[in-house]
Order: sequence, then structure tokens, then C-alpha cells
Amino acid sequence: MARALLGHVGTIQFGLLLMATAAQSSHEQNQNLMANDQSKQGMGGEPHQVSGGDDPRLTTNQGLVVSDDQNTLTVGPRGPQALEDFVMREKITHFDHERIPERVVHARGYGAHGYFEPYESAADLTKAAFLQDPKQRTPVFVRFSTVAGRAGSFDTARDVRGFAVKFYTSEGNYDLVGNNIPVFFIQDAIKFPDLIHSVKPAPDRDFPQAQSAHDTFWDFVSLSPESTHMLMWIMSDRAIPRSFRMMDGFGVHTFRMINAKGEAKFVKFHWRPKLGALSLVWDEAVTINGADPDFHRRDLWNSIQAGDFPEWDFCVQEFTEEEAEGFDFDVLDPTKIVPEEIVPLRRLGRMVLDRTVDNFFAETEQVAFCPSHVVPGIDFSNDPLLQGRLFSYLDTQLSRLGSPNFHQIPINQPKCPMQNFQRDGHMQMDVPTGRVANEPNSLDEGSPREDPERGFTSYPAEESGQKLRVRPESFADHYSQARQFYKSMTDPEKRHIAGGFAFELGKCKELKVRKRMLGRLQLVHEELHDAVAKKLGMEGEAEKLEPAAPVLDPDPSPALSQYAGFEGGMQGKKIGLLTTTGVDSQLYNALVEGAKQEGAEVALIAPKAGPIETSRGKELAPDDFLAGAPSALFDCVLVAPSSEGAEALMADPDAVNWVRNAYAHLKVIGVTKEAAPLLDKAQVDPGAKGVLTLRGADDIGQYLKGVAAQHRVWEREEAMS
Ligand code: HDE
Repeated sequence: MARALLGHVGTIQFGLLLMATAAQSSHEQNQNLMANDQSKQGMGGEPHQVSGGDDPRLTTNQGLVVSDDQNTLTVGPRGPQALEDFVMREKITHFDHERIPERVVHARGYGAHGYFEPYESAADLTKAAFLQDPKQRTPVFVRFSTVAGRAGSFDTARDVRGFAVKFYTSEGNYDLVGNNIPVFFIQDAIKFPDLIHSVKPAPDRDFPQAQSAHDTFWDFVSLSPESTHMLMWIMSDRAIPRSFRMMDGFGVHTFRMINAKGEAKFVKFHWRPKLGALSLVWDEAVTINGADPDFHRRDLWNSIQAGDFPEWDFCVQEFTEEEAEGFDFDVLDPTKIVPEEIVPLRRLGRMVLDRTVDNFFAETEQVAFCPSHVVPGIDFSNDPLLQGRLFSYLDTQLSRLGSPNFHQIPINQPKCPMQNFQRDGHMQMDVPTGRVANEPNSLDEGSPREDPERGFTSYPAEESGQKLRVRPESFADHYSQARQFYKSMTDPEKRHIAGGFAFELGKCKELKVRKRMLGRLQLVHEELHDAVAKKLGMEGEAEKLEPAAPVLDPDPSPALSQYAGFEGGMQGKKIGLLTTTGVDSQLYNALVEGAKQEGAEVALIAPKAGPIETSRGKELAPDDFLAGAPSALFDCVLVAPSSEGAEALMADPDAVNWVRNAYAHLKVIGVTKEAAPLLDKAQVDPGAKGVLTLRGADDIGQYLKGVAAQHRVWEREEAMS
């Protein structure tokens, strides 16, 4: 009895204490909410109040104040639990249903808010309101994603990246749901489930995860020659971007733009990042997947939080239907690009991402993109892949978000008037008034009406023909543009493509699939085939394949290379500084200042997690510690310890690997004279390209220049291969 009583008293006191804590935390929550509300211009509608205004008390979902959120209702302190405990049941039931089905593809993604503004009016091309006035900013929400992996997979998988933009325009939401690669694997939507099943983990064993390096994928694509062009891109550096901020984006399909006179042109959409389209090297990507699976989302979050806002130019290639007929490929075929040498880019405006989300689930997970969300002035083409997508996205939201009312979720709400007679359904949030829910009607004069003038009208393209299930003959050339892509690459890019194919096909254990794929590569380019066959030890084993259409030999298109036109620069780069207590404060300050001026960032890495001191006794808090932050996480590195610190680093295998890997990953390496012996220990030639010994703070400028000159030290790779 005494024990039970004690326990009871204890519970009451504990309960009171916790009530105070709960009160405190929900008060803070209120304050956050109020602060957030002020910055809410970007969100659709009013955010749902998760608080009672000035009343800080914790309640159930019905508004009942909770007295104890720590203990379940029991019969006696050590007795059975009472089924009547509705507080506990409500809480657990809600928790049990917290997850919704993840996206069937593009499950892992990360989003941010921002705005779009045109550089000038594009009225000659389109009547879309958001492209008319350079003074008019349109709010946007962007979600970047990988395709194959689950929501909990890692960021730097070799994969296409989704690049989906929702423009909240004054004429309704416009979704440009693109990728960071301008072509696709298949030409017809009916093949999409097979493509995705082939790349996802095998249904019996449920692995491999977030990988295309396995039998089912390569079996499918080697049997689908239309995939060949896309394979070139996906085996290239494009599939391992350095950052979301450093990725191109493409609408992929040919769309139409229509001006106020009703004149239409075909367009291809492009996003061009201000920082350039840059990538990781493969081994870096592999290391980062383990060291920081959130590498890309962390980078986006940190840069926006730091006020270093990612930015892209929005461009189109515009051409008439007659011009398109003169191209030696079909613009309705999504496995083809329109080379920029034939149709140059026109810059329409810029997009800036300047606000992270307040809640990942409410915004990034619940955002619903649909290519069918268009505005007057933008329309579709007959690309069969696009036409299939126009069905799929609305449909998938119904199972993913569970209701046709997904447009009422704040992130999906348009920011212009929205009214119609659609009613009811799961999770109806609106309370439509009045007795009329039909149209036409004469009972409610104020109810919404059609507007033939301002409303969306489809472009009146002439269509006729027989109903058929055939692939157009003009879609039959699967190799010419793949060859053009390969020919347009710099030598390092060519090496990476061959390396990508060899890695993936090496993981593909079915010999007949490898041979078939080698046959396809032979049709793309002998040199590529030879390099891959050599790496696989399968020279002379390619299956002999006949192309369905003659393979052309187009001139290289330099615009396709990421590095041919790269002008260098430090912006957005991350410098890993490995240092110890006693770091030369002058050198440290020069580095931080110099990097800042160039728009770069320094990450301070110390042997241990605790603070270090500079030579002038200033305390510095490391961003990370050596064993937790491999050099793969940085674009370039600098090792600048004190003399004693250098001795400790020499004896630390993590430090030796740090430098050795930085070298292998083609980074510019700087060492102070104290750290120079570490090079020797890491078997790095101090005279090698991109390796610099600094005499002191005065050499920081030279080091930064070396880093800015090129993204990675490609010559070193050539020497190593
Ligand atoms: Fe998608 N795709 N897709 N896709 N796609 C989805 O929609 C689909 C294709 C793309 O961040 C799904 O809401 C079909 C091409 C992005 O929320 C689904 C076909 C391109 C995203 C779907 C394609 C894309 C998706 C899954 C062949 C580049 C993520 C969840 C006809 C132009 C959007 C969802 C986000 C997502 C279907 C091919 C881009 C199932 C049937 C080509 C960026 O509806």
C-alpha cells in the first residue's frame, strides 16, 4: 500500500512538472507559428493553427485540455490499462497513420520556396501572364528528387534527378515537372511500369536499393534500343550532381507556347543554374552516400539558410512546326534533344529559391505536381510519353494523398481565385455555401461562370488518322544522338561514361545481357564499346545487332558537355580545412575572408569534436571532426595544422586517408609547410598538378585561384588511369 501511494504521489508531482514543460514548449510553438505566419507569403491559404492562440495548454484533437501526456490510464498504478483511455488511443491512432504511401517513383525529394521573375515580356511567344511583366514576381515551389530509391535512400545515388517546379501564377498553378536530363528511357508511356519495375529492387529479394546496377534493369534497357541515348546521359556525370544548386533542368518533351494572337510555336524548356552544372566523381559519390546520405538536401537547406540563394535562368528553345519538320529527328520523340547549335536558348527569366520549408511533410511530401496543370499560353504536343503523363499524375495523387481534394492542402492551393461546383469527397476542408452546386443555373446569379475569353482553350491542332498501336517510323533512330552525345564530351567525361557502363554491367551477372548491351554500345561508338569491353574483359564478345534506322554521324554539340565551356569559379564551393590547435590565425583569417569574397564556404575540420585555439588564442568551434568528415565532402582541401598538430596528424590514419582520398578524388590540395610530410605519408607527389605547398597567409590567394580554375584536376585522373 505504502509503495502504491508513493508511486501515486510521485506520478502527480511528475505530472505537474511535465505540464509546466508542455506549457512552455507549446508556448514556444505559438511564437514560432506567429513568426512563421509573417513569412508565409509563399504558402497557399492560411496555415492550420496547431495552437490555441494565447492559450498554451496541450489539447486533444477535439480541443480538450490534456492533464497528463506521460501516463496511460491504468486501474491502480501497476494494474491493467483501461480501454476507455481516449487520450492515449487518439494519440497512438494518429501516430499509426502518420505515414502515407511514398511516391511510386521520385520518392526521395527535397523542396524549397522561391520566386520567378521574367527578364522581359515574352508576349511575342506566349500569353502566359507570369511571362509578361519583368516587375511581376510569381511564387514558386520546387522539389528535387532521385527516381529509383525509396524516401529513406541516399542522395548521391547514380540516378536521374527530378526537377519539378510549381508556379503559383495569377491564372492558376502551372507545374513544369522536369528532370536534370533532357531525354528519357522510353518513347511511349505504356512502357513506364516495366521500366520502373526493372530498376526497382527485384520483387523476390527486395534489393538492390536505389541502384540501376543489376540484371533486371540492364536486361530491360538492352532489349529496348530506344533507351540507348538516355543511357549515355545516365552513365555520365549528370547522374551524380555535386548539388541540386548545380544541376540543369529540362522539360524533356516538346511543348507549345501560344501568344495572344493565337500563334503557336514548339518549345523545349531549360533551367540553367547560375553556379554551372557540376558533378561529383564516382568514388566521391560512393563515399558520400555513407558519410552523409543527406548531402544534397543538407546543401540546399544550408545555402538557403545562409542567404546564399540558389538561382537558375529559365530558357526556351523555340521553333515552328515547319522548322521541326526539317530536323533529322522527330521533336515528338522524348529520346531526342534539339541541339542548341540548331536552336539556341532564349532566356525568359530567373528563378531564385529563398525560403526553406517550415514542415517537410506538409509541404515537400504533400506537394502534388501534375504536367496537366497548365495555364493559358502553354499547351502540350503529341509526344506519346507526355500524353501518358497527363493521365498518370492526377491518378497517382489520388492513391498517394488519398483524396480528390488534394488541391486544398496549403502547398497545392492556387494563389488566385478558385471556385467551381466540385463537391464533397474525403477530407473536404472547404465549406461551400448555398443550395446550388450545378452549372448552368439561374438560381444563384453570383455563382461561378465560364469565361470563353479568359478561360483556357486547347490549341486547335488539326488531328486525323486511323486508330493504331504503332511506333512512328520517325522514332526509329536510337543511336545518332547517343553518338553525338559521346562525341561532344571532353576526355574525362568520356572516361567517366565508360567507367559508368563498366561498373553497372559488371554488377549485371547475366552474360547474355552484357553481350547485348555491348552490341548496343558498338552501334553508338567503337571507342566507347572498346573501353567498356576492355574493362569487363569481354573484348570481341558483343552481340551483333542491326539498327532499325541508319545511324548518322552528327557533329559534336559542345553545349552538351558540362566541362567544355566551364569558366571556373569558386561560387558555392566548400573548402575542407583540416587543422589543429595552434593554427596560424593569419592564414585562417585570410582563407575565411578570401573564400567569402568568392562566394565559397570553409568547413573547419579538427582531429576531435571539441573546440580548438588559433595561434592567437582565439577559440574556434569545428564544423566537424576528422573521423566523421571524409575529404569527399568538400570540393577542395587545405591542411594547415600547428607543428605539434602536424605530428599528431601524421600518426593518425584518418588524416593520411583524408589527404590520399582528396588526391584520388581530383581535388586541389593545399598544405602548409608543417603539413608537407603528410603528403609523403599519403603517397602524394608534392609536385603533382593541383597540389600546392603554402608558405603562409600570402599564398591563400594563389590557392583559391587554383581551386577556382577548374572543378576537379582532370589531368591527374588521366595520369592515374
Ligand atoms: Fe514522372 N511520375 N512519369 N516523369 N515524374 C511521377 O507522380 C510518370 C517522367 C517526374 O517531385 C509520379 O506525383 C509516367 C518524365 C518528376 O513530386 C507518377 C511517366 C519526366 C516527378 C509519374 C513519367 C518525369 C515525377 C510519381 C512516363 C521528366 C516527381 C509521384 C509516361 C520530364 C515530382 C507523382 C515530385 C513523378 C509518372 C516519366 C518527371 C507516378 C507514367 C519523362 C520530376 O505519376
